[in-house]
Amino acid sequence: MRHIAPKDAAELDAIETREWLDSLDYVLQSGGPAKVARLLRELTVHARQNGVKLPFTASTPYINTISADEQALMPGSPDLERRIKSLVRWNAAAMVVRANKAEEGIGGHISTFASAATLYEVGFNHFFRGHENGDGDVIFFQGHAAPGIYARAYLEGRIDETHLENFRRELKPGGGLSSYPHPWLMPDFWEYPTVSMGLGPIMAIYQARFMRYLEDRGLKPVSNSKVWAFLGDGETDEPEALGAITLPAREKLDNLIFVINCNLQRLDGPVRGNGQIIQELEATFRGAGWNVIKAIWGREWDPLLAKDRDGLLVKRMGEIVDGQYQKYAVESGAYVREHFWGVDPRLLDMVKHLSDDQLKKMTLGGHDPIKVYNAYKAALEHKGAPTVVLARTIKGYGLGEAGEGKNITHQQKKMNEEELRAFRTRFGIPISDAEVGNTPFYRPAEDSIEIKYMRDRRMALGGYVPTRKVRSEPLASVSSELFEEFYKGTEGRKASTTMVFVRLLSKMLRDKDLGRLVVPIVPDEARTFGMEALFRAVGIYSHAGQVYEPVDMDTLLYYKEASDGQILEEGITEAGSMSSFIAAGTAYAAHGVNTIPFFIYYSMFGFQRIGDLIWAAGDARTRGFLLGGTAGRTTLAGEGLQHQDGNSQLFAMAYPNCLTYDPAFAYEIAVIIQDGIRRMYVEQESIFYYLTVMNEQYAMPEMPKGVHDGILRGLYKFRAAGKPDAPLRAQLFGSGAILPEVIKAQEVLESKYNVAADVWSVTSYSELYREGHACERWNMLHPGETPRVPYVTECLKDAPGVLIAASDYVKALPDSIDRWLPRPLTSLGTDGFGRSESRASLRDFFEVDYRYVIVATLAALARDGKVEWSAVAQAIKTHNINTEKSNPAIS
Ligand SMILES: Cc1ncc(C[n+]2csc(CCOP(=O)(O)OP(=O)(O)O)c2C)c(N)n1
Ligand SMILES: [Mg+2]
Repeated sequence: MRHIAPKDAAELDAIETREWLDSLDYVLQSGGPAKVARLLRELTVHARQNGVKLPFTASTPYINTISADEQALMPGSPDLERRIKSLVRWNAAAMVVRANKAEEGIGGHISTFASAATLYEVGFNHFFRGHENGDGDVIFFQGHAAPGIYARAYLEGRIDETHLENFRRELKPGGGLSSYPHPWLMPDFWEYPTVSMGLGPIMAIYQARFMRYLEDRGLKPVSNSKVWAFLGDGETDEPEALGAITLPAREKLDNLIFVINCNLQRLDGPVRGNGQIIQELEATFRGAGWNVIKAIWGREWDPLLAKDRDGLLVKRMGEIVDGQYQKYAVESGAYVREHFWGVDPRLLDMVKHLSDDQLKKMTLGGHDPIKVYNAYKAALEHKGAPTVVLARTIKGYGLGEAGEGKNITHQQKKMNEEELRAFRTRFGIPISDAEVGNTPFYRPAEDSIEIKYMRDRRMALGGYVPTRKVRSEPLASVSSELFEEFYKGTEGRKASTTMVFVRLLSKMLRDKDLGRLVVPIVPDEARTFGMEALFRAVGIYSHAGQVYEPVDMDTLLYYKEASDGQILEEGITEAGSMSSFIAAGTAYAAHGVNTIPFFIYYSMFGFQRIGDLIWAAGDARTRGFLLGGTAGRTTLAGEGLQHQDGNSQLFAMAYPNCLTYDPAFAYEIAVIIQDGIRRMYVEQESIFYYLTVMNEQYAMPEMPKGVHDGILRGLYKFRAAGKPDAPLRAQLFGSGAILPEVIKAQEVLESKYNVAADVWSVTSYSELYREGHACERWNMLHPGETPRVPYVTECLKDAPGVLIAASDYVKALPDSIDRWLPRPLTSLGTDGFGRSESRASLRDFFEVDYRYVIVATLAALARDGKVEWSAVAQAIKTHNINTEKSNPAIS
């Protein structure tokens, strides 16, 4: 062999590289990929040990994860599937175009589904499993892709033309279709709401984990069900979308598949114009421990990649940023040849056999069924970790001039006749030129091969999806035995409502019927609420069990993790806990199991922080109990401005199917929870509950006679005035931990000021407010009929004297019932930012303690001319109230 001296270092490098590559190729051919991987690992270790600094990289080259020669053949009929997909595309676009012709501004999206059609169709024809055989998949559809899902349901014969016609016109006779996935509006169709971006992905993660929980706890047979979450690449900027992705990797949730439609665009423009979203997401997910499958390039690229011996093409693919890729999508083949391939004559040479038109038509991975099929197949087969499929697509695919790849495409709702004609021709829809301008829906005959194929595929896969159906039997009854102890009170012993709740929860967990269905959920706050005894009693759920010896093993209440543990101790994530709550509270439909979630958290971090997830819970018809712990702006001592909650009762009022209570006493909690379980799990009502519980301890009284219904309706008389015939009279309203202050005020008013007051416990302003408005509405619409009287009016109609309310929440709460009272109400509440202070100081600062109730009562009596103003001044002095203190509402 003749040795030629290398000309320079570069040539030497090239030769050296070639030799290494040749050796590697030899190992690959003789030993296979696993052997190559092992060698590379060993080489890396060896290099590191010898001081070589290797840069960290979590991403792989910008090519498909599954190479052409690893691909499986696709079953079924690709031609038929393509035709079906075209029909779905057409009807999806037509419904949006028609909706916007009929009613300007009604909205809708064409381009999201246009880019995702293949991602869904491959799923529908080959993967998504219906629930009919008992173990279906749970699918989170990307909200803006809804038109495509409706279009398919139309072809399947599940919804009719009137429905399509009434897309986004839900109030039309005959019914319409909701703009996005909303189980509240379409309870037989959509399973989970997704359109608030980021919520679908996090709900999917906790859904997958909850499915394991049901299996591990023996509540559901072990199955192969998967959770699919379809999301946009822009959506991944939402903290919720990526914020919980370490959990499924840690818990080895191979039942979870994310499909991210990487069309490189969001609403306004490119997702990462100056970067590569696919590479970024790959690194993020790989770093978190996911199996990542990239489907970037369609089949036309395979032969070119096969020729790319020196990696020139792969290098070129990896150096183009997304903004530029988007440009190629809207440009001609000649432009692509010049700008993408033209940088190197060797690259140009690779495509010299292809015409400009052929270059233009080279598809991307997310538009090529074989690539998508193989990605899903690999996801399904992957064991021990969740999978994310990163599929590259073009936004508005097929829309051509009407918006394909353009920055305006997300908002495109209209197509002119020419654009419609082009779209029709491109997808081969049998609609004539004469008709196309009317955008008719198109459905082939019932006995056509397309319809038959679609249906056959769905039947083989366990029925239609999405389908929402209640799959559980109602509970027969709730035993009152569990709750009776709480009716008796604590016989003078002090307890907080939190302690009462925890005791009730422990009893429910031990109950032979309810026990196994209860799902306690805490975001790292069990000790805050005194729940640590439950760790040992029922265990903390962990699929892995407990593979370490806990430090407190020798104590009674040790930190016990177990694969059949019952508590979901989520760590510090209210969003994650809420997603668990949704999974557990909708299992009656999704899994046919009546699990009853109790999610207890710091009340300030509930409605205020994760209100949108709670809204989604309402939409999804979630059942269960939210418990806002350490509640009350002045009851939570010490913590201060960010912790003290005087808001959540008001926020909760706006959640239509959330019943909200601010209980003060043990028996109130028992009555509300007992009736809640009855309404949700026996009567099957689509409601859920929010209760605030506090950590102030006081004696729990026995339940007075005849107050059961009042507790549930929101108001009852707790204690009547001692001297009802006294000339000075008042009605005092209190709730939660402020009720004891009101009771104390009643005593002082009677003994020191000769004012006889009745005390009312307002368990729910929200219930009173809703019922008051319901009566008013009915009366307005039924003129001349006997008017309905709001419950609160009925209760107070003969009650004498002035009306004073004190609450640990903002004054808007008591104010909300003012109009239905016989006389104006004076409201004391806790508007403003909290302070770190003692309970007594806080109540002075916010002006809600018994002294202020007394002064407010006397002031109201003075306004009515019943007492002198000097009496008010005297009371202010007696009670040491600083009249010049700043207004807490704005300080
Ligand atoms: C929480 C939230 N913020 C904003 C929106 C409004 N919005 C709807 S779609 C969209 C862009 C979506 O982009 P991407 O996730 O990439 O989806 P694509 O349509 O490209 O598939 C935005 C901002 C929303 N639906 N939810
Ligand atoms: Mg996008």
